[in-house]
Amino acid sequence: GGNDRIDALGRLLTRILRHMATELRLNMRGDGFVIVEDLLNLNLKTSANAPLKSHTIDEIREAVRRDNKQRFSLVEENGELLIRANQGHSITTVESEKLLKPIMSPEEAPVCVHGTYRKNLESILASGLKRMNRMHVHFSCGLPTDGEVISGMRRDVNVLIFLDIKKALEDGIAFYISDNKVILTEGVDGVVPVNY
Ligand code: HQG
Repeated sequence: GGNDRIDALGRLLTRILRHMATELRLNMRGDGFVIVEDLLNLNLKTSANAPLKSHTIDEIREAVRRDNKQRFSLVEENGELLIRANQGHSITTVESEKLLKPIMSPEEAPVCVHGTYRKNLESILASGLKRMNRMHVHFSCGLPTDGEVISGMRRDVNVLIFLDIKKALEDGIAFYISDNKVILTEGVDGVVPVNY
């Protein structure tokens, strides 16, 4: 149905805007924005087997609106519609300072929690939280309420790691918050050390 088509479009937008823009030679600004028309001209199909070219700007708007974690931002500039992913990038054309807002004080993030899985815990406690393939380690600014999702962690996590962001900020580690309220850091060379 129509929702399946839109959800499949949303998933493809996520992959392109976070991970594939560079290899697709899609023009992306330092703040992560690309021109929607450029995106719709890519020769790709969604998992609903719909070519991107078959989608309209209204369907892009619908995919952005329906997204349960507010993964995207849309802006209009000089008569052009631009879209970006708010966080989650692996491509390095995006710059933290342009994509995100710096967290200046711990009061801006009274709760800072990373969701993960038991199978990862031993390794995390040995070597810290690593950003893995992404630009940043991801944290949520709270816990999901009943039946809801929260941006910054997956729905099926079974381990919660609470960060002492006050101590980390004092030690000079930079933290940022995205438009959809995910807390992000590059840590120290991609790692948030265990002592935090
Ligand atoms: C784990 C989803 C072993 C880490 C979510 C995680 C988030 C380690 C995985 C966003 C480790 C990386 C990001 C270590 C970290 N040893 N495992 N030393 N350090 N890990 O996908 O945080 O739905 O890159 O705990 O909601 O899971 O895509 O990060 O399990 O917002 O919008 O390595 O992705 O959002 O996995 O998820 P990821 P993540 P979306």
